[in-house]
Amino acid sequence: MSPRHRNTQLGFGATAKQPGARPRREADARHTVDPAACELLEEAKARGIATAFDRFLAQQPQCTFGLDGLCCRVCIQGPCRINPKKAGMDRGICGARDYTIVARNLARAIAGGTACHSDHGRHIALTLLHVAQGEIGEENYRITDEDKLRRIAQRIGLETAGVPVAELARRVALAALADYGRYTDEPCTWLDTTITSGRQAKFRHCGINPSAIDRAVTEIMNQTAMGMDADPVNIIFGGLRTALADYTGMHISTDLSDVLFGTPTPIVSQANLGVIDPDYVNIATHGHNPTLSSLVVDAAAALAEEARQAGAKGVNVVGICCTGNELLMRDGVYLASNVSGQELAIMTGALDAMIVDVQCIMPSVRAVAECYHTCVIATNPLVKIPGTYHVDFREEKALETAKEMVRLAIQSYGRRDPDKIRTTDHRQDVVAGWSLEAFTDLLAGLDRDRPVKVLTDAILEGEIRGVALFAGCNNLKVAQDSSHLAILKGLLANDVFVVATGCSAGAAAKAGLMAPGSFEQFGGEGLKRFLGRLRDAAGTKYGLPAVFHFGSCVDNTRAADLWTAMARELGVDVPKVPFVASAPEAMHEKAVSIGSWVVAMGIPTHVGVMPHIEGSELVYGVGTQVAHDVYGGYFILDPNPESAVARLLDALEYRVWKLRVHRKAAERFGTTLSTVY
Ligand code: NFS
Ligand code: SF4
Repeated sequence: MSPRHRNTQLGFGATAKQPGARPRREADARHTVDPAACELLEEAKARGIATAFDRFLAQQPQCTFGLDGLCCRVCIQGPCRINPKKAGMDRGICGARDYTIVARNLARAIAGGTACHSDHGRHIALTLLHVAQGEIGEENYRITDEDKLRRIAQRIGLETAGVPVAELARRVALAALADYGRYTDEPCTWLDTTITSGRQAKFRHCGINPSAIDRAVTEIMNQTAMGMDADPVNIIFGGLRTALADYTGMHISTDLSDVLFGTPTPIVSQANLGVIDPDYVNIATHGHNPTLSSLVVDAAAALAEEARQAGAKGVNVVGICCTGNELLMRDGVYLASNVSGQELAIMTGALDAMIVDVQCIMPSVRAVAECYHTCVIATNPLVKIPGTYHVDFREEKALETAKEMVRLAIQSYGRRDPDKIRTTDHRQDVVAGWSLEAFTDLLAGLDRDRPVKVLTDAILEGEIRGVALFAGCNNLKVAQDSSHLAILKGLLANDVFVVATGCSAGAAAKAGLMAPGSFEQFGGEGLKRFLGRLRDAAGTKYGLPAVFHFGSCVDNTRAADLWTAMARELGVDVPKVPFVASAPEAMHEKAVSIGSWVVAMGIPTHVGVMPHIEGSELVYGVGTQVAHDVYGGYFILDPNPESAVARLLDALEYRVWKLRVHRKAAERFGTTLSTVY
């Protein structure tokens, strides 16, 4: 462990920046620890096809001004690359100091992530609105989970009794859309109605309640422009307001996707590139938004006969990234890979089409596809990739368009080059579909009235040590999946109950950590006892996994709902709940915005790749230390998986210890629970 990342006993408080220390990892020559990806990278080498793994190496060494967050390009007098330690170079042309530049860059990354998630949520809300108003035919979309719709309506304070379902859906959709454009100062509904009263008070007190998502993004772009805010703390507060807007948009996405496509329930499927089966017409759906991909699944089923006529056994839809997670958890669609494996799926030579919607789509998929028969189809007006097909996807003729794309895949199947087929056998069984509702049902097997108490009791009694959320991407600074898996296995062996989303869930799934019954293999004694009790009580048809798949990245809000439920059950605010988060291989701006709201919600949050904030001791200190005092959450920035495990366990232990002490004191003196964290 480098001195920079020394830990205090409390699990927080990284030491101040040591000049000259650079704990970043060297480029990991292993590239990936995924056995399927290894095989396909060999294939790439043999064929002379460049992948992101090669281009990452070609980029080395990366610019240290950029890595430190000290390069400012906010105005076109710049770029100003500053060095806080060098006289004359210690500020930008306008006089902006290290802390201003680093904080601005960070806040703008949060704005980028928020824009992605919230636009996704807006899209879903508009789809629901159009369904409710009868503008989209039943064959395309319908309200699948009326119960959830009613629960959401009640939560946000709408009258539900006697209101017909379509009208209720219309009102819920309009309430969601109001969170985008409210012009008064009340907080966003989806934020305010899903958090603890303690968090409500905290956000009000700090003045970081967003009143509207679009406004938060606009404001932070204004606040961080040339000649605007120079106070790093004020900029960070603005960044957190934006991050809470991100949370709002994500929660809207999750809630309304459940209404339209169904709330996930446990489902068994498979993961890794071996799910691409050369006997079938293979279509990968890649991106994030389930509105498109769920229709591709329907269209594939409808056109199976056409595929058979073309000589295939049928149509096999597989998923990549979060669209893959959405389809896996609702329809049991195979998950082919996470973000770093997208090019490799094409290199199997048996992928007939890749249909992409939004986000995390590397433009290079087109270049790789050029060496193969794969037809890449872009579908969103905001995502056009030169040289690919562009199909204009509209909700009102969604099924028709999806069929058109499946037919393109069937035609493409006929153009396969048998010499280039290089599929792999690596695939793992997965049990996915753990919405919070499904997980609560599982807990209810042991306590029907207070299911969440089953979890909190197991922690207080020491059977398990707490809960960890694994989230975030692959980042090629780390061998693909290596950090996810090392930290996951470390926590499981130490009896931490683990849920995962996004590409972290993909890593766990591909490595067999979500296989039915896998908790017996990876869990410590306490975790095995806990999950064994749950399995026996629920009498589930499937075995329980070691890591629970909580969905796509927007579904991190399902995990947030879990810690909120635990806080309510324990009678405390979130900063006292034994819950930690980790993004071992964070990459996207979306990961920056998620990490920021997770910290503001009160959760210790590990990030395994250094964010671009090392250029300012002040900003670094705010994220790793001051944040704890204000919000109870803080960043643990540590690229070393072993020390990350130790620090996450420390953080859990500290919370459990404090919870026990405060409970004992309250019992002894007959007082209410201390609110100190
Ligand atoms: Ni999340 Fe999901 Fe993956 Fe990262 Fe990209 S797919 S939205 S951003 S890379 S986890
Ligand atoms: Fe340079 Fe200031 Fe312009 Fe940034 S805003 S590029 S520091 S002059």
